[in-house]
Amino acid sequence: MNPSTAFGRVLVDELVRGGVSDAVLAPGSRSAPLALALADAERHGRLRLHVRIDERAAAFLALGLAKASGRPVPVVTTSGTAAAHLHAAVLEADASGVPLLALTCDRPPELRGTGANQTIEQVGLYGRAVRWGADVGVPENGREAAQNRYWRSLVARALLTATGALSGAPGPVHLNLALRDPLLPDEEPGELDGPWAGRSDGRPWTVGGPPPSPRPESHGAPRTLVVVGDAPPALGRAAASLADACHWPVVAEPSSGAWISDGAVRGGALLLGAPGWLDAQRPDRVLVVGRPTLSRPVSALLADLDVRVETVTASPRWADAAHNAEHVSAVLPAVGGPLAEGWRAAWQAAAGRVGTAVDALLDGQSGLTAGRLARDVVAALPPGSLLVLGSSTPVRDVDRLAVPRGDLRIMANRGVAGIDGTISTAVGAALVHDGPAFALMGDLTFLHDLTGLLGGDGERMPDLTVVVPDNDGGGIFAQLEPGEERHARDYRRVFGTPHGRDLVAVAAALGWAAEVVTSPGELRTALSLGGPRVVVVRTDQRAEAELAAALRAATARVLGP
Ligand SMILES: Cc1ncc(C[n+]2csc(CCOP(=O)(O)OP(=O)(O)O)c2C)c(N)n1
Ligand SMILES: [Mg+2]
Repeated sequence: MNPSTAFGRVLVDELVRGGVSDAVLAPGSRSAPLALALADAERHGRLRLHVRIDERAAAFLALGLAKASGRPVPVVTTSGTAAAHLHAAVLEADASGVPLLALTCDRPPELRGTGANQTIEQVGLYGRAVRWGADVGVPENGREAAQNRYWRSLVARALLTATGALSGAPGPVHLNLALRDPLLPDEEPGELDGPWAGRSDGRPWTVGGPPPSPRPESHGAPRTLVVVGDAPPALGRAAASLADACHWPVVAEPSSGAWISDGAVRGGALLLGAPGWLDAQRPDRVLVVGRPTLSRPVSALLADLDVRVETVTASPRWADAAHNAEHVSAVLPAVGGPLAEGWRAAWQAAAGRVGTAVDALLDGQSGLTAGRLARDVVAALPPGSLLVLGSSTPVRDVDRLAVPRGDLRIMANRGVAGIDGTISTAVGAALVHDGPAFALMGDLTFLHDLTGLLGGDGERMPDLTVVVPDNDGGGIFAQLEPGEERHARDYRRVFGTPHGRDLVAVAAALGWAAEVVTSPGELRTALSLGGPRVVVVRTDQRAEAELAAALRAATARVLGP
């Protein structure tokens, strides 16, 4: 199947699975893959197709069908002014909360803005009148399975958004569908199987709404793992209570609010990164709360098609970057169902073994490394402290190395994970926090927001201690692909980005008490002095990359057969 044909067929198949019973089409050539897929679906009795010459009439017909049935109804157009004719019906669907799906076919990006025939700016055409709009990537050869997940997840999301399953506010959705020649099929349509298969039993890719209560299963309880990413604090805490009531293990990012759980395991990302162990302890179900953003092993688990992934986010957010969620919801499931006895204990025992190995590695290094710093800062803070974590390695080191504590307030700007504005965020949070405040951020993150150290004339600066592991640049890249030997020639210049500045002098020039510490003992003392203060620890990018590799090896060793 050529890519455009596959795209049209998968889209229509998933629309039907998601509850679409009527579709409206206005003719054109760019929309040929969808038009033919719709005609085929009609031939097989899977939906009713309505064809209208005028897109405006087509759109209002779809509006009427959707309004009277309560079901989402797609209207498909070709590119150009055809798409503009849907606007009036989209406005009406917005104001009256009707699940109308505007599917506008488009030229691929290389033809836009070039004078190509029948081409207008279609992305964002309906402005704020739609609940959600996406400019869908062009179908390509060679990425069949990944595109299948993307397209099916996309359609499921469009339907759930249009029907207000997460938000409670139904309304129109716009998918702009770029298509490249050839637009017509090379062969008769066959089954959508192999890389093009949908979920088994004709189910939709993703179902939405309140989660089903867990029900007893004949083979025992599903082994459920709770993964809590960055989340509003109340949601993270509620996830922790649910996990504790159900005896589920918890892999919680530091800023999740779920470190209070009894089941919060230390070094969850390390455990999930140990393939042999995970094969034996693979969960049947992962309940994902909030947005996990920190580790590749967690992302890999969420992309595993053999694991049932259910997400819970703050409405109306969508959090399924792996295009794998089977259920999405804005509320947590109710407590219930049988307990998978021994399941949480197995995770805790493994985490205990990994923790011992981690401590041996960290304590075996002389001086204060970045990894040790992350672990020790978390351990040293007085109860009730605020801790703000900068993006890049510091937040990841805390995630994989620190012992979770439920008595700290931990914050991180994980929304978009920038290294910008972190000092200012910490100062703002510290000003309203009742108790001592600390921040841990890399040297580039620190330099990025130096003016955040300056207060207004006569203003009090808060009790904030900013701890900076200074590895003279962006050390995270040494732990990722750019750090590989084959990129060594340009590493320092374009990734490592050394600045060579003395951060103590820089902080002092801006009026902050500042010092370098070199030992765990000096660190403890510095943390007890109170702020405003900057504490600098000199670290080394290469050593950090080597430690990260050593941690993975040690984890595999202690969890191995
Ligand atoms: C505003 C912004 N610009 C660029 C990036 C890309 N980026 C991610 S990590 C990083 C390096 C950060 O260096 P540092 O704060 O010293 O932490 P380290 O990697 O050394 O732990 C950069 C530039 C980003 N996340 N945000
Ligand atoms: Mg750095």
